[in-house]
Amino acid sequence: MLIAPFSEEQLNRVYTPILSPLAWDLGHIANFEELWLVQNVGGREPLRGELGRFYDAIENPRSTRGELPILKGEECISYLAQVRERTLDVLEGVDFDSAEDPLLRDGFIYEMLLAHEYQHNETMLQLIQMVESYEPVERDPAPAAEPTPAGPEMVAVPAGTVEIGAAPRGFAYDNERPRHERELAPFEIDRTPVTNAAYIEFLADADVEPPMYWERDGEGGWVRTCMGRAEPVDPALPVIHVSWDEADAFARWAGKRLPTELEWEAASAGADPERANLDQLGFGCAPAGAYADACTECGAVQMLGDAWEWTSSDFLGYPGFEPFPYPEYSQVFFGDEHKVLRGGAWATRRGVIRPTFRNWDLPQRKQIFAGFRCARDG
Ligand code: AVJ
Ligand code: FE
Repeated sequence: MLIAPFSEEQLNRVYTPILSPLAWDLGHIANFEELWLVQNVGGREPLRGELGRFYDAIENPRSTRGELPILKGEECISYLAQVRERTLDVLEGVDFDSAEDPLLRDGFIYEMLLAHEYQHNETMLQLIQMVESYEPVERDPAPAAEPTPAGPEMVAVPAGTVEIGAAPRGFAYDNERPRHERELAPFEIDRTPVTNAAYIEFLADADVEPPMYWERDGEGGWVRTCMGRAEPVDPALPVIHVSWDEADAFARWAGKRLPTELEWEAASAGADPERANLDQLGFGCAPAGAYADACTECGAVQMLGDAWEWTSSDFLGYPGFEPFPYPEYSQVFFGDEHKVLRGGAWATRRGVIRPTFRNWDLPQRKQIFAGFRCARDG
């Protein structure tokens, strides 16, 4: 559905070196499914022989993907269909309930492939935002109309021992495990994400770049141009498409700091993914303060959906981390280079997000659907 409006030329065009051509993402989704399910679980030979290596994300960095001899047009679409057909065939013969293999137990591999496809859908939307005159096939105006009852600027989370991470059973990525206890000092966290209005004040006061897609309107205001459509920046919406460096600078400017990912997870207890702007239908954020009827236990709103939230934390393995099922998903990215984001955005598929889900990116990147909220010691 997302790619229905595109021409063949657009599917293969390189819009930016930091994102793949859409056709690469499509083939990669199918190839990943073929590799893990058709070849690994089903024991079958690959459909296209050696072609698979061009869809390997580690071997082929994003900036090189425009030059690869990948499948084009009908060939690409039929590869997707053929892989899906074989996948369903292999799945028929798998007994997930009595499986001993951790790859199959609780349907792990099935969930992983779904999550992988969903995550690439979001990556493709990052690029779609840059495509002039893109018109979504379907759009849901409901999030924009959500009421925003007033509330305090910050809410308090008491000191205590919190359980961080995903429970041992059920689908989660390796980086969400093992679940473990942490001691947290008391802190306060913004009740809502930081708004465009607040960010505009910061821009007027500090020497920083505006969010991605923003330009001056010539009269001291700001316009935002996404998918070729220019609109005045709405002060009531959460700010989105800012880098970690900028979010961190804003927090210090405001006399606050970014929350750690542990603080973020503790503050998200009680969040409801069903009352959140997710799933790529709103094509934009709900106003800051929306979904207040579904606030978390500490009173924070919109922790899930709308905009990913930068945290102050480096992307590291939890104590006792074990790579599963492959180190290239998380482990190769551990270190102080990447910062953790939490909560998902309007562009995140609902099936991906849970309070323990950890996303990551480089601190200078702005193409992801990222905003933030601030915290301070309590
Ligand atoms: C979790 C979004 C950082 O896109 O690099 C997709 C997800 N991993 N295929 C990424 C992912 C392998 C990953 N992020
Ligand atoms: Fe991938």
